[in-house]
Amino acid sequence: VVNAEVISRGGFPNGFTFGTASSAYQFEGAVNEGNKGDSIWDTFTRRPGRIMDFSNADTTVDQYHRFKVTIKEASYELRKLDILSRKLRTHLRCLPLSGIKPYATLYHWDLPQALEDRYNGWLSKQSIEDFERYAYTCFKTFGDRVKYWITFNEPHGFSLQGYDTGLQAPGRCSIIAHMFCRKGKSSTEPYIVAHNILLAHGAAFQTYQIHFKDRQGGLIGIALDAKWYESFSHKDEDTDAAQRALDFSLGWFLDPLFFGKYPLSMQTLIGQRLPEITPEMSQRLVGSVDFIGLNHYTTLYARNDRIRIRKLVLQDASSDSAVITTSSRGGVVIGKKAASNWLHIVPWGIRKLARYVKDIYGNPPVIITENGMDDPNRPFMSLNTALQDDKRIRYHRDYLSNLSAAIRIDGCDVRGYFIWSLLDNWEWNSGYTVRFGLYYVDYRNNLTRIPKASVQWFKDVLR
Ligand code: GBH
Repeated sequence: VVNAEVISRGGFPNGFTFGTASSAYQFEGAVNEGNKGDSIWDTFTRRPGRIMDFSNADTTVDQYHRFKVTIKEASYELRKLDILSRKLRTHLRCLPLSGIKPYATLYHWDLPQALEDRYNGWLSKQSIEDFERYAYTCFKTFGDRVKYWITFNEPHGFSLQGYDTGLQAPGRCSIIAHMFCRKGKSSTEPYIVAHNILLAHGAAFQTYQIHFKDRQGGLIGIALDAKWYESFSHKDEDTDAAQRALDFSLGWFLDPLFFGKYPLSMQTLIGQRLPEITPEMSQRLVGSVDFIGLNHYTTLYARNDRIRIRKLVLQDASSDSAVITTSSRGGVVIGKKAASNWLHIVPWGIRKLARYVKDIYGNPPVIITENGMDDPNRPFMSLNTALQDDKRIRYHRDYLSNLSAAIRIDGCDVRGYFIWSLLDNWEWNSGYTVRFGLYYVDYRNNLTRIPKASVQWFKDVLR
């Protein structure tokens, strides 16, 4: 564990990129403007009981109309615009002028509802071809200005939440009897979706190599939600469980991309329900990333689920790994909680994660595409209190010092670090109840952006 009091740019290699991350649906609003059709999140949000504060993203922080001002204000390399949307063309015209280098994500969860209606979206093989064509169009149109492309954001997360737990769009699930779920098959659909996503990623990568790589010289990656899983005990069954937890999250995508097959533990526990990676697919997938994006926020303990490991219960993707995760051990919590229940502050986890990726996958280039924490949005909290976000400063300072150690001491090839997020914004199921931003957004006063203490801190680090 490393805890530097002061962290500076000097703790990172030359050329290391700092930025912030955001996503179109959480930032833009203007859901009915600019010829935009409904996305699956527009549909999902309108269904009752889905969003904690009954809010929607129809306006959110109105970035669709205000992005020019934001770009002017944030004149540092403070940002990653992972926005691929109606206004991207204009966004991108502004960015080079401001010295900002865009990292663009092609898919951050807002699938056109039309494709969901027509062929069940990612459940259909048709989505692979359509994604490839979409990626081709983006490369062709924006590739002169965008040199870093991320195909998918958190496919592990949305495969499970969208098709098993039903917490995210399109909200299909069956085994867990959520009141408002549409009928789905949570023992198979997450695996089919993830399979199609992998193939769509591979297809987009190929298209780039064939048509654009020579001329544009960009790099292609994928952003994976990557918790670190620490074994609950020294018992073999628990260390095995921690490994399975990693297999069923990171390995689910990285093993196919590096080794051409799903992790053995997944094959064994999922059996026939896991789609087959044929030799041709495997050939296409292996090596189809230039860098790995890791969205890393937190760490959990993992222990063996003795009942599920013996397959004594119903099949369901969220529990196929037969792992119980917990945030405390012997009454001691793994790290202080942020506002969200899932987000415990565990700075050493990022170092172990980076080290793991280095050891297992042969030290590929890694970019921390998201890292951050949230404060509660309390209506009666004074503005001054809300702006004094020392907890966020400590969070980033401690995660960055561990990341720096991973690079300098462990030799991990980490090339960038993006804070989630530039502004407070619409946090999916949690609506506006939490605040992830470096900038405070005053939701009751014309969505005014006000820098929190962490903005000055980040500027100082970058200087
Ligand atoms: C990322 O998700 C997303 O890429 C980004 O859009 C999001 O705003 C940000 O991080 C902060 O959440 O885990 O059962 O409590 C991180 C993964 C997925 C964690 C949804 C919280 C809520 C359901 N997040 N999850 S649960």
